[in-house]
Amino acid sequence: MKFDIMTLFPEMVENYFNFSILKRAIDADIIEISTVNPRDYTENKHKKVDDIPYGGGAGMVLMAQPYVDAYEDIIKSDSCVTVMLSPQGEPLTDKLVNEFAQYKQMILLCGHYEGFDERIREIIKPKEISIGDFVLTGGELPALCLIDAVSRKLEGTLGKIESADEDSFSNGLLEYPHYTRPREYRGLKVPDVLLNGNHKEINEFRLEQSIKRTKERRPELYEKYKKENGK
Ligand code: 4H7
Repeated sequence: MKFDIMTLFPEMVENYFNFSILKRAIDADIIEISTVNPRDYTENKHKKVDDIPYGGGAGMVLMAQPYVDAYEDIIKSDSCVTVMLSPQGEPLTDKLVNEFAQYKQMILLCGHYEGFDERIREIIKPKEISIGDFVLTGGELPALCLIDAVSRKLEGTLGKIESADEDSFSNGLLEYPHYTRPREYRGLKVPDVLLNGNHKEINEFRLEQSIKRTKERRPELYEKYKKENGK
């Protein structure tokens, strides 16, 4: 899958992919990342990408021309989805992440300042996505979140060991608690059931812990889980 990140600050995002699992995914040709700077598509001599808002008010608005031209230059695949990260977008879910993972190309529009000239939305018609109800200074972090979440769904990105099917949300529950050595730390012991090698008992314990956590922390997820599992 090819990801094209449209950003005025490519260096903000480039290093993220040089580490850990996503680096491995790039080396294995499962994902490919490019950044595209709308500033390189400006048609004015000062390479201006923003201007003052019509109607007045504080701040600057991103101009349509550099974004539309950059977009038209990079859209290659007919299996392409374009996403604008914004506080006004549809909340990102595991279901949407799975849908995005079906495409061959994903273009991500990162905003700054007061946001985009509305005609960028009217022409490009991106899917507008939010990673949560809070405001950030730019769309780069949400774009990285989305690429990360989509990449780990692609065949071959996660090893057998890191497999995505045991994670929170694949079964609709939060993850159970994890422990590693030592068996006792500052007087806190690892639950005995995890040491006895009985995998049926261990799975039962973990499911019970997942359910308990979900009920306490995310009652609305727990209700959904109950319905979907006929309880
Ligand atoms: C598009 C339009 C996403 C993108 C406006 C992006 C939160 C999220 C941005 C804006 C984002 C999220 C620019 C409006 C900065 C506010 C101070 C970038 N913030 N911003 N202004 N929740 N910001 O996914």
